[in-house]
Amino acid sequence: MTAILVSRAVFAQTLQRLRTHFEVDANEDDTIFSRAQLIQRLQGKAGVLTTGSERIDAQVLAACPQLRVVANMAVGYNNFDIAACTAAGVLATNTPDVLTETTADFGFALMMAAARRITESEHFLRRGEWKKWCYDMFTGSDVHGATLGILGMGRIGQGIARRGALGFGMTVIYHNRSRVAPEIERALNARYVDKAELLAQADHLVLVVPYSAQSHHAIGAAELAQMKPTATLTNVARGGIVDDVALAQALREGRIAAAALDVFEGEPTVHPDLLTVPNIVLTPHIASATGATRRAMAELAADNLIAALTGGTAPTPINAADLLRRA
Ligand code: 8YV
Repeated sequence: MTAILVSRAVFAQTLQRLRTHFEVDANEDDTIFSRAQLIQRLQGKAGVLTTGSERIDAQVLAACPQLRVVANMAVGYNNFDIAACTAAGVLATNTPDVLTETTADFGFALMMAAARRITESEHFLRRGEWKKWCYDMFTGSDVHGATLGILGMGRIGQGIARRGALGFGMTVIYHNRSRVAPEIERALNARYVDKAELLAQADHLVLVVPYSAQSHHAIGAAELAQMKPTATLTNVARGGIVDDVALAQALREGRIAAAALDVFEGEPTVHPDLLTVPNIVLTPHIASATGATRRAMAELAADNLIAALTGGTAPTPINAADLLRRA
């Protein structure tokens, strides 16, 4: 029987289903494997179900010559070196679409929490500091009717834009590697702008761009300086897109009003500067975390492994076309 590794804990039903097709080595203790442990557990395995915490690169692939499929339970796949996968003849897959609306909900919620100072005021209340009402207590900025800026207009970016335009009467501007189709722009009432205009005009800037060498620190001190002092910044994409130290300093100095982060450079470690800034909402990478969506992600990752290793076609491949070209 073909052997696979499930590198982190997942739903029992997903494991059960995988066990009807494969000999499954499951990491039920949910240990975070070191690179050496991962390589060791991958010996003799044709497939692996990964999450964002396992890095699959040329070194791992060279040490695991039997590996044929790497199935990420995430839409983002910056933990995979795709060129190395293709060079090794390994199919990489991800889990797009099933998490789009859930993640867009969360991005919008974080943006609203930053704009209306929800967690900051809750901390104040829990500390027992609420002694009287005051006319300017925790005044924030409006979301309805404001200008929503989106950096990265993929599926999740469009979901957030739709919520803003159709639900909250926001003016939507966006910047992306390429413009989206005119009919999508019309439906979202979204206007393409360059990055400088996005930074200068957005009342609420939301980052939904994939992580790459090009997007590393796309928002640093220089970019924060171009934003309105009343603006908020929300990141539901990947840690490393924002320079966390520069953000903490900008928040402390009131160069922007507030921020909300679900992702951090070096997570689960969070830069200590962020932890002591009051005007920031911090969540532990949970934008896709609803029960239904996490189940759908696990099932889609399993679908990909089952199809690819039993002679079928993986539903959501990343490098299938590159592999074909290489063949
Ligand atoms: C995952 C994510 O939960 O899909 C993504 O890209 O960031 C999250 O939905 C996380 O990456 C764990 O795999």
